[in-house]
Amino acid sequence: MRLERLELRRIALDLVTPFRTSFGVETARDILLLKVTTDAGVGWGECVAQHEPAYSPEFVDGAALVIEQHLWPALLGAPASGDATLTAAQVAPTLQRFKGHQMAKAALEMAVLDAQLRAEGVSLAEHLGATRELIPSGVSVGIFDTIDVLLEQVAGYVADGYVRIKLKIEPGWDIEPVRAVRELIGRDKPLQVDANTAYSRADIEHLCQLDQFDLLLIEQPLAEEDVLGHAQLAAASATPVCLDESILSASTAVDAIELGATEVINIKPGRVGGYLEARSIHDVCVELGIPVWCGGMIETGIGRAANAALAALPGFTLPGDISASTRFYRRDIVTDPITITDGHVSVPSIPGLGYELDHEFLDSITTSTTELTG
Ligand code: NPQ
Ligand code: MG
Repeated sequence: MRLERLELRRIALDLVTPFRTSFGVETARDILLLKVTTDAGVGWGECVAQHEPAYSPEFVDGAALVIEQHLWPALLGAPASGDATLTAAQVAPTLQRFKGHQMAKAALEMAVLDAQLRAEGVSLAEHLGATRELIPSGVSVGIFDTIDVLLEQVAGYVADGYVRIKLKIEPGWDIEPVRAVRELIGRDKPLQVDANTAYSRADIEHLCQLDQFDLLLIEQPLAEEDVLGHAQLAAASATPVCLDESILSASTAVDAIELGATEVINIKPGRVGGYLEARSIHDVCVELGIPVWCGGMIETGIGRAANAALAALPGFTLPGDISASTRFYRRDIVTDPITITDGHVSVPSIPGLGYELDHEFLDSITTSTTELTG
């Protein structure tokens, strides 16, 4: 494909309810979407960076800037982009000399991949090697002021059919809320927790108290850089340790596994630089016998559809954070938003990433557009 234009579009989308984690509260999203125009048609990508660099060092203004000033020009300058041969697989190698900025790179690769697959008439699920048409759906539940409010929320999600509950935790909001939820949902309902780096090595003994609740895993309790601390926790606790923020590529995944720092991996395409790197992590985890699941970044229907395709690969043996669009948004920007039925999401099968845009709604929530040409 020959790349012709790139549109950077910012949208504002309110959340149905505030989402509080150990790193802050989100009430509305400021999202960067990319629309690439090629000689074979258009494709869209969604950048999962947040407004603030709180989950990771990336943030939405920074992502837009690095795409405009560095990534897009480099892609246009790639030998393959001048003729008919540029493919999505060449995007990551072309951008590799730029350090970091995985979320920005992932969004660009995603747009090129969407254009390529739409032109080929192939679905993302098929392209990645998905083996299932339905995937189990989990939900991520925020932090609240009281345990009563938390229990009310969890009861609602259980009634919605979610097959797995994930509770956000932080110091002061851990053992007692988890105990109360475990009592509410019973011993058999899959339950896990996510601290988003809120603890330190001094808390290892404290975190071992979670062992009594039969959790599927504890996600990223310590700092992104603290691989040794996670290995120490994994050795001390019965609850499997799962890394999220620390895993930035297939090679960091392999290292963390070999160092005993992670027993399960949360794969987020945005965090690792794209869906193709995400598939590589899946493949290496299958080889090493490490279970994986697909995380979520409060995506719109674009990223949510693509995540469902990824999560349909055979190594995704644990339910992911791919919940119904209505968990976060009153109205989505796609015409057929992700829903759950009997606790499961259907994997999109149409060509490309797997959705069609609701252009009228999309235009109504657009806050800015920038057009870059070749
Ligand atoms: C996680 N997500 O697994 C993340 C973190 C997270 C579903 O728990 C706006 C955009 C708010 C992205 C809050 C879930 C967010 C966000 C939390 C990502 O660690
Ligand atoms: Mg997480």
